[in-house]
Amino acid sequence: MAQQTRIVVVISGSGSNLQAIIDACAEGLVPGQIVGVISNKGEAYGLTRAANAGIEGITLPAEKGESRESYDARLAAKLDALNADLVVLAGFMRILSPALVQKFAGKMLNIHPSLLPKYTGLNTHQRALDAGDSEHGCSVHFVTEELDGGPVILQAKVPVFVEDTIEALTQRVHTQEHRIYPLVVKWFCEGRLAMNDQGALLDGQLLPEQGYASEE
Ligand code: NHR
Ligand code: GAR
Repeated sequence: MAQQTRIVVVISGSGSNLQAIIDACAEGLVPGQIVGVISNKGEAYGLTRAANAGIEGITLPAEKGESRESYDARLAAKLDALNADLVVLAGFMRILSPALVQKFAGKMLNIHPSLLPKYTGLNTHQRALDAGDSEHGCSVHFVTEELDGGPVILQAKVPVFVEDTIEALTQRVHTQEHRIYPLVVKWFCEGRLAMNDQGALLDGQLLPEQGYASEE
């Protein structure tokens, strides 16, 4: 059997995307294993999910007044110690410095809760509602120095209803996140995904600028 991809998931919170990837690995859908979960927040529920799945959990809080570079060097050391082949950001709430992003270029993924390039940054669901958008969604992309600006691999769209609430819309997007993130991780572990200076490639083919649109 081919070597299993060593996946490290980096979180700050509830870890529902982590759970979706844990489940996909457990079902044998992904030729990879999650070898560690790193959280910058000690109280993150995702650490409990890791423990429940028998996965090593590491709490790595930033120290008071610590520089981004210093924190990221400590994070890189943990990723190296775990021998990570793939770094999966799943609700990680810290911006990463260029040095760390470059070190894992083409091996670091993020899921962002918007149809990129729309709504980079935070509070995306509220911004989509406030703008009166009729559709919203989520995007999986390679992480580059440009915040939420790396090449998009896969997106899923959801409708926005006229009387939508932020809770309902957030939940609708989450459901799609839990479908598309494990799928992209699977592609990566199968050796089908790459990034070059043109963008993201699946099976050697350049993906469209906004990634592939996932169909139900
Ligand atoms: N780092 C780089 N270099 N590039 C990306 O594309 C990144 C990244 C780090 C995280 C996730 C991202 C998201 O999907 C992500 C993508 C945090 C912030 C943020 O403003 C923005 C985007 C994302 C994650 N963080 C604040 C900071 O100063 C802290 C906010 C807080 O703690 O509440 O780090 O949305
Ligand atoms: C997800 O919706 C993810 O798209 C978003 O945070 C949530 C984490 O949920 N990511 C960001 O906003 C990154 N800034 P989870 O912890 O349950 O997977």
